[in-house]
Amino acid sequence: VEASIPEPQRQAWLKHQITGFEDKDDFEKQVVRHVETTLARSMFNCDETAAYAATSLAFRDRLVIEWNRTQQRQTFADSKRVYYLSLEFLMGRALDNAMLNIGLKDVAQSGLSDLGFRVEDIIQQEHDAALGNGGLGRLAACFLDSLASLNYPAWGYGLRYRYGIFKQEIIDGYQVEVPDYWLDFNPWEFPRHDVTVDIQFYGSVNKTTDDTGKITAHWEGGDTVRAVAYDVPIPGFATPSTNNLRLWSSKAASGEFDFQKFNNGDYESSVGDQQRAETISAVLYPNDNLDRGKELRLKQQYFWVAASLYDIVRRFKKTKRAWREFPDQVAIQLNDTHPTLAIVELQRILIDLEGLDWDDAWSIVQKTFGYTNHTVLPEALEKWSVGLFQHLLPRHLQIIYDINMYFLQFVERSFPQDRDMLRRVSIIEESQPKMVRMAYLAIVGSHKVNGVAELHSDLIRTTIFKDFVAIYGPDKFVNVTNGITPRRWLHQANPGLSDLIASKAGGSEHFLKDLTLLNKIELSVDDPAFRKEWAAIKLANKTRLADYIKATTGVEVSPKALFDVQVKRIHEYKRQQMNIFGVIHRYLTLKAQTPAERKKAQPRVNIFGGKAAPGYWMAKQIIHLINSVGAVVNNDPDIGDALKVIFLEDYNVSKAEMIIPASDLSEHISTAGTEASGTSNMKFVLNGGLIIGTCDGANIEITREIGEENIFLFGNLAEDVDDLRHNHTYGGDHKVDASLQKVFAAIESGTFGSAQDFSGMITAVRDHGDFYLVSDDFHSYLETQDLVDKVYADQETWVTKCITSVARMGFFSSDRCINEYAEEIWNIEPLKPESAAGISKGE
Ligand code: GLG
Repeated sequence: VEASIPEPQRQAWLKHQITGFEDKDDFEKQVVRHVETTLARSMFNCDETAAYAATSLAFRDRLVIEWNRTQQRQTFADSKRVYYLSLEFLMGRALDNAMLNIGLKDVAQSGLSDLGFRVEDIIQQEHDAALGNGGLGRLAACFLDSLASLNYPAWGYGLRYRYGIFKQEIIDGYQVEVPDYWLDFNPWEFPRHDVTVDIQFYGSVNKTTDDTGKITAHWEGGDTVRAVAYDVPIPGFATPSTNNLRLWSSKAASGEFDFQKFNNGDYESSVGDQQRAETISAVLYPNDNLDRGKELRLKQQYFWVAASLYDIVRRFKKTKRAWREFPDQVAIQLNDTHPTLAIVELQRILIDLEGLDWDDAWSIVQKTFGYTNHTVLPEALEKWSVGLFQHLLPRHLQIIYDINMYFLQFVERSFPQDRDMLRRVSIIEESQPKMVRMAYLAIVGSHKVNGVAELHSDLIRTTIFKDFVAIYGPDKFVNVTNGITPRRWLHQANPGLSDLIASKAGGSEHFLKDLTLLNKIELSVDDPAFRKEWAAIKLANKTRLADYIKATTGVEVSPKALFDVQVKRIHEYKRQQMNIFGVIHRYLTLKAQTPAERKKAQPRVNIFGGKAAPGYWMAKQIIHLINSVGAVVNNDPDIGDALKVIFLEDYNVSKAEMIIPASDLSEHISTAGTEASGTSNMKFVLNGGLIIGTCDGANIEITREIGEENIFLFGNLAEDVDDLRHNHTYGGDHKVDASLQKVFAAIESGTFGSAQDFSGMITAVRDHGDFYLVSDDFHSYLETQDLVDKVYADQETWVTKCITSVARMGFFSSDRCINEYAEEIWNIEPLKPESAAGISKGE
């Protein structure tokens, strides 16, 4: 590769090695230069928006230099790369992250202060990159941070949605969705108008036979849409490695518009073609853990997968290696089933376009892919109708049929005569209409399938994918417990705590790269000075949130109260309804008390946040009830500071960074067996808050790590859920707990506004089988909340629990998680900058 660089360019590259700013003076010069030239504004009227833009551009310059070097290094080293395919990357803000990962935030801070700005205000100017719904999308973002920080040669591939997840407004207690147009000014992306791929849809398949009798399929006709690459640099922490996130944007393949139509006077329809093409990458589907089966969504999936694979294959072909070496050079991870078509597309490229035999091709495909499952909820498991496939991707449907045929033949050899097994595991579900089961296709086309926490991985092995374990053996199914990046979720979100920990754990560059060093702080658990600082940091974080609550909702809350937080997507399985029923119970209890008794109660602020999918009626009802309860409780003079109920509008990544460090207690209370992992549970504990939770997802491993004396667990176990549900329906005596009855009575008597508005939530529990076991767990939930009050009253004990828990959270770094993927699934090694330094200097 090196030899192919023309000599004059090589010389210029060596002679003019450009560098970014290094010190404050340099930084200021760069900012002023960007304001005056790039932004074409005068430094005399530089507002915070312009200061944000120029600061970002100054940091971007530095990033881009390292990014180019990293790409060169990877090309020269020619080692295996991993490609992370995800329909969602919930990145949040980039500037603060870039400053901290590069390690020059202090320089920016004093430079900006010289120019008359506060760095915190400048950071706040940035719009979140909100290209995801919840945990799955944020996990992808944490993984990118770890991949770069650990120097893995890795790319992310996704879609460049013009509209990210909608913005949530609360109007009269109801959620209202507002479009999130975030691309007005985005200094963090580079359009690559020269990196395009034309993607085909619809059309038909013709088969030809050559002299040797070999049949080749040709996918012809149909529509073409152009994919344009937009690249986003991903900085590693305390390493020059800077990886690439490539997002595809759609546009019409024929340029501006169809000139033929234009010349025929059909201007409108030529513009229409353009708009139809752009629609593909226009908007993120706002559903979390729900598959709606819309044609446009399948189009998004194929568009993104086909463009990404074209790119990956093009990069591989440059190395001139034999096809069988493809899996030694390329690992592709499927984030959920959304990119499963990549399996079919690679098989198509290999057999239709590259002329490989089916078996050779298929063996390459299986070695290349790994599939991560994120949920066992049936409504989230993707299925597409055969008819839709036939129409949109006719050649892919044929290949899926062939994959299925060979797979079923293979199954039949091990399970002769087991017709029911064949029916159960078939990639094609024999329903009306017939459906393609994407998870099954993903399993069959991958060499490893992983769940995201131990319980979840056990559940997929014993329930939804049980037959596949019997077919392939247990080794194909592995667990990789999720993790979070401590750079964003401690260092960036909670600088006070991060510094305090760093002072005991060998400095930030060390413990933020090896989170197990957190255990060093356990030695200081009894050190009064350390404890005092610890408590002061928590109080400062709570005060900051209290100020924000006052500014956004008008409600005054005391930072001394216990902050009890549940922030996540609103979903019945996550049971925000149980939380708010518990809050109502607390309110009724307080109301029944004398003023003297009330004075003794532990003051609480119950904070909620989260979006409901626009079409999820029950979730919207839950939001409405929370807001209605808040309106009553917060204005009840009997109650005062004893209880406040807050709904924070538009929960997103940047708000999480403020809310999480301010929590005393956070709620992770899903029905056992429904939350695959959860990742905010990890963030809350890492930031010195305790958890009330069920034995579900990663709560179980958090308990194992921090000790059961440091977590408030309650509720039924996953193994008992089926029987309990069965009892609700067929037991005939489904009894609702007496305290829950009182809560229902209060709602139904109109205490929180029109009872009718909330009848769905009540009947779901009382009359419709209580699928999420709210009534079964309610009693133990209330008892455990009482225990929380008691423990909190003893602040010394509480602080000890918090410090001990943080000390034991090292396991939950996404670095640990990524290293496990690298070793067990990808078979890939880091590429350290030092080892390749000679090459990048051109020596
Ligand atoms: C899923 C699950 C979460 C999980 C996350 C990341 O619901 O439990 O933590 O992925 O694996 N759809 C999701 O957010």
